[in-house]
Amino acid sequence: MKLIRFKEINSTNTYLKENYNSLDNLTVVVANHQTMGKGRLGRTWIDNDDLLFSILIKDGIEKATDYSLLIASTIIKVLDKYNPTVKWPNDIMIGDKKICGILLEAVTKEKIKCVVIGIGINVNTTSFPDDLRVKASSLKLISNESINKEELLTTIINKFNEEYNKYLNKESDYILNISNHFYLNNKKVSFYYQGKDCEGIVLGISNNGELIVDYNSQELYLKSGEVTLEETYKK
Ligand code: BT5
Repeated sequence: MKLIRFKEINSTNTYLKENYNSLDNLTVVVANHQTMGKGRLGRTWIDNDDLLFSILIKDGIEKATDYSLLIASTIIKVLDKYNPTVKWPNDIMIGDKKICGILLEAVTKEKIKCVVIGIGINVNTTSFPDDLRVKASSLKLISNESINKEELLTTIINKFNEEYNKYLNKESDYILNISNHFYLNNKKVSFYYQGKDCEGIVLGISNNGELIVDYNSQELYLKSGEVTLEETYKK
């Protein structure tokens, strides 16, 4: 996997979306700092000595949303010793704190040209702005150890390469792995679905990566592109 490095960039996702045409499948862009780090829905991603990178997928795109689950599964395998869980569809949690966010973007011109998977892992940050302090943490805050970002990046990229090939051969266990480390199990979620505000209890993840929710005793299968979780409560 080819690696492109920047000390500073607006956003590693934006770089790949603008340059995908001339880059190979599985190109990785990594930056020490982003000046316009993006979350979903126009939100901001802040960083401070963290791991910020994006992976370009051009080959084998059948269902773009699979890739956020595939990278989430890869990351929880690599971070196994911290007991991480996946907060469907795109956050990685340790305990009740978010330590990693994933932003999946696609470039579509009649058909999907590429998918860009952006990953922000809070590695060595030790302080967050007030509004994030209660909901975010970093590997350093959790383990009291400084982590070598370079080694972590290499381990994740190599593991993702392996997992991507298994995925293309339909041999990946990513759904099972996520199901076994599923943050939302039994939690009450509110979500906007088919024009309505709804509330339900999470039952798990389906074989296709949908969120299964008990909504008024009816099982709903929610696709990540179609539903936004608004809040998660402890049941
Ligand atoms: C995400 O969005 O969690 C996706 C974040 C993806 C970041 C990577 S970094 C490399 C690549 N290049 C980019 O420009 N982006 C990707 P979302 O679920 O919308 O969460 C965003 C929200 O999380 C913000 O509104 C804040 O409340 C919170 N947040 C911001 N920075 C955070 C951080 N470092 N750690 C934890 N939470 C954060």
